[in-house]
Amino acid sequence: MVNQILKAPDGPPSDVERIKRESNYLRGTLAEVMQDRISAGIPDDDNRLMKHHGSYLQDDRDLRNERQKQKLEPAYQFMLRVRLPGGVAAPSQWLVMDELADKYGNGTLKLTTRETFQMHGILKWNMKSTIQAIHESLLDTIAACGDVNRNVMCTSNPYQSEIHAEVYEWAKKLSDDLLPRTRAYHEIWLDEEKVASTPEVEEVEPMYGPLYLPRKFKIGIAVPPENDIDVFSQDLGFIAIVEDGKLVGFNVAIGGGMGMSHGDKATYPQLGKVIGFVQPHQLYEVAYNTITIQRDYGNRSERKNARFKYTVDRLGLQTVKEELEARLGWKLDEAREYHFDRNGDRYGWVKGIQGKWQFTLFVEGGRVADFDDYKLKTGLREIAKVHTGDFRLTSNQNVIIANVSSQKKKKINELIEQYGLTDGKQYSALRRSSMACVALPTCGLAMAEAERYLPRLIDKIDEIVDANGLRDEEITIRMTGCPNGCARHALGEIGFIGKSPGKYNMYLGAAHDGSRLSKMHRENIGEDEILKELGEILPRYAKEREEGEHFGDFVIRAGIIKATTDGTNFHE
Ligand code: SRM
Ligand code: SF4
Repeated sequence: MVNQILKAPDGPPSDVERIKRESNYLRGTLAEVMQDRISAGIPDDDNRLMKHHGSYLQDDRDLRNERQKQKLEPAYQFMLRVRLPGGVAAPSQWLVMDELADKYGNGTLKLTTRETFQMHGILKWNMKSTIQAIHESLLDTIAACGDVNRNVMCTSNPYQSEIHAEVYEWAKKLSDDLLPRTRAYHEIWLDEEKVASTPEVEEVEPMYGPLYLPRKFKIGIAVPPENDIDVFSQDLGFIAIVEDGKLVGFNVAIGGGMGMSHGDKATYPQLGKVIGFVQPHQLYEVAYNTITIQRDYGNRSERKNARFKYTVDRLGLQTVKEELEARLGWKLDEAREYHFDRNGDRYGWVKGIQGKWQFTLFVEGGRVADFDDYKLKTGLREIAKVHTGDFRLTSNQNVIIANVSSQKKKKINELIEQYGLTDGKQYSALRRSSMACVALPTCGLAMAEAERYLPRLIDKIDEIVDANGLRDEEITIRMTGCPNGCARHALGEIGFIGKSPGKYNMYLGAAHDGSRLSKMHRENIGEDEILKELGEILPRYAKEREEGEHFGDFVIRAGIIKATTDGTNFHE
């Protein structure tokens, strides 16, 4: 049902729309080009489709210049992202990912900001075997990237209460039910037989249609008081409402997103806005109809303005709400009260329901690897071999060893100690509250380092932190290698966006609970100036803060950031 009054923007469809239209439901010529042995890469059109299968063609940027000099093609390799609703993986699945990273990847796993695994460095000829092994472990990579609904996140510690377990089931259901229906993935990677007849569009993709969405679409569910998933950064966020110990429903927030482009005022991070309350059984219907609004009215001409946040801003929040209610055939209830404390993780051992334990491990930059003096990957592998609960990948790039029985806790703790695995308590709370996107060398869009640099920058910031007695102060700090915002920089109390090698825009003033965006403080500065700025602001915070005042609030009260607090004014 398309509203005759509302309109999608005019303008010729972007090239990606053509690629999708001509792709026969995401098949393109992927099956053939993956078999071609002449190049380790694939053509651009197929790479656009590849995303819908959970993968990107990349090249190792550390080797780019050297290979160019030698007149070699770039060091092509694939990144592969798993669909892992709510970030939950069985120990057997952890072991498969661990093994595949060594066998076909670069020997490491990246735990992403959307609670899943990424592998890097897979060669074209190994892609099919890798995807098949992932499939055999009962995981998949369908819709992990691309113009579809992505991995559905939820607050990570489901065993703290019955509510978390219930919410995880909803996240899983949304992720499964909103999957594309095309059999392209099964045919290309899993050798499923092609069906001879050409079915009707309604049969192939009843929700998405042949063009899928104008852009990626993200859903996350938060369980207050934790806002670990940054619910206001989601295209569609749900906030669990618990009354008398029971999950009664969810507040609905629409139109959040983090990405922007340097110097382009038509692009900006945006907070999702709460439009009402729905009961649990209405969740899927709300998600479905919100997605179809974006399908019908999103911008298919200009991809930079194609996210749902721009559709909401263009049509107006009230109009989108009314359109949603018209499609649902019923009205949303008034939003209910809720309160968030933080958007970070809680580390260490915590006892949950049914006497089960969980241990949240600090994984700096989300990179699971064996470092010279820290055998993190091996330690987690040994734990996975004996663990009978599960692993929970968090939206802060950490991992929870979850659902540990009291009997197993001793053994797991021994392994934690044997491998020196850390809950991060020996580090500053600032480091524990850090996130960095992948950036160089694999990300083709990176303008500066992030994951490889932030730990070294924090070594230096820690000197200021320690000198001012701020070691236990949880200040969220986030760095991205470009303005796309993969580490949700705009919701870090201190944020950095890469501009060029060694240069960053510095942002301050986001709320500790993820409810207010940050604002630019300094443009295009290097390490010396970053440290000079923080060398002035952090001591002021130590001396002048009010009791319990978070850093993000302080910089606004102290006039360091002149921002209104409605969270709408984030601009370069
Ligand atoms: Fe992201 C593109 C990595 C979470 C906004 N993101 C990319 C690509 C695929 C680069 C590309 O298009 O060529 C990066 C791959 C790098 C690599 O080498 O692995 C990439 N994004 C990541 C991850 C791995 C960062 C991390 O270190 O954890 C995260 C994977 C999430 C997942 O498991 O699905 C990741 N990306 C995010 C988030 C955070 C979130 O979703 O909570 C955002 C901001 C939220 C949002 O979407 O608004 C985000 N990524 C983007 C954008 C900007 C989209 C936009 O609105 O303009 C791009 C660029 C694009 O899509 O064109 C992008
Ligand atoms: Fe790459 Fe930019 Fe995302 Fe970082 S923020 S992973 S540099 S796209």
